[in-house]
Amino acid sequence: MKKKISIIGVPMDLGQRRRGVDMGPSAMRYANVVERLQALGYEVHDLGDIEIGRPNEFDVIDEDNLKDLKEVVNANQTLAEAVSKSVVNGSFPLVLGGDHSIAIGTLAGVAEHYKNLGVIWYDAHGDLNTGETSPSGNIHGMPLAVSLGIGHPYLTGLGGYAPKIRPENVVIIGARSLDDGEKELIQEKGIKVYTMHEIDRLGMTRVMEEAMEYVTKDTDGVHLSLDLDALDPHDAPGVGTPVLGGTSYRETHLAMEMLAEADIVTSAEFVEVNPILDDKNTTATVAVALMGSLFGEKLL
Ligand code: HAR
Ligand code: MN
Ligand code: MN
Ligand code: MN
Repeated sequence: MKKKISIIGVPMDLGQRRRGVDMGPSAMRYANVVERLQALGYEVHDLGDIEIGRPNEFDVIDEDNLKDLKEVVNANQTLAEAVSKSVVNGSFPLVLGGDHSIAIGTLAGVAEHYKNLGVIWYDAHGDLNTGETSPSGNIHGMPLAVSLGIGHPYLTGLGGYAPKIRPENVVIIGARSLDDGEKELIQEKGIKVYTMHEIDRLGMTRVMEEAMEYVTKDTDGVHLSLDLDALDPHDAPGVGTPVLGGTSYRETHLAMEMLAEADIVTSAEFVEVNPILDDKNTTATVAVALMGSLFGEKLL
């Protein structure tokens, strides 16, 4: 793993309807993300927050079942440029959300520099909806589809190229809430998914061994997109769309520790931390502890 880390905050809350997730980056800074990574020997640059435009009253038309499309596109464009710059500078981009719609910009910025980027999507959800299949119109339920080139052209065309990633380089881990349209897309594209059933059955060790082998086959980098709602709500209560029966705190640490040991991750984002819905900043604290493990913190 690289020795330089660029932290980019994205106070985005327009990809879903519950306010407060815009405070995620602040909550993770409050939980000492910078100090924690510095203590591991990294040169950490906190680049501050991406500006998010606010929708005005004349702007509320939800075109094609895509809520706040314009603002989400604009913020992701800015994010993509910041992420791309940090890759060019030889720095590891670590993006702090914000809702998961920001993965559209992160991947647009990262994938520019990789011919065949692997992606680990650690999430209770598939985030494989489009305006046509989404039950909510919330763009945070769409970023994986968008990055595969499926969805509204304003979203898929971000950064001036599409698709960002290929279905055979993606693995979803922790899924337990998939909409019908998402299930169809998974079948159609043959996307590799470890649902909670496989995690229960095989254990996290085997799941991660297989997943890591899968995303490193013929790829030149690996992006980790970690949605805190992958964890069980008992361990990470501060998320907008909690789903019972998730991965535990320790299982998720183990996953991060295995990634650190394999030294395969080239960019990462931690999203959906909502301190308003949280219990004493638990979820931001968990997120930062997981980053510690991802970047090589050891128990002994
Ligand atoms: N699948 C549902 C939708 O599209 C819920 C999406 C949920 N949320 C996230 N994404 N946090 O992982 O609306
Ligand atoms: Mn998600
Ligand atoms: Mn989710
Ligand atoms: Mn592959």
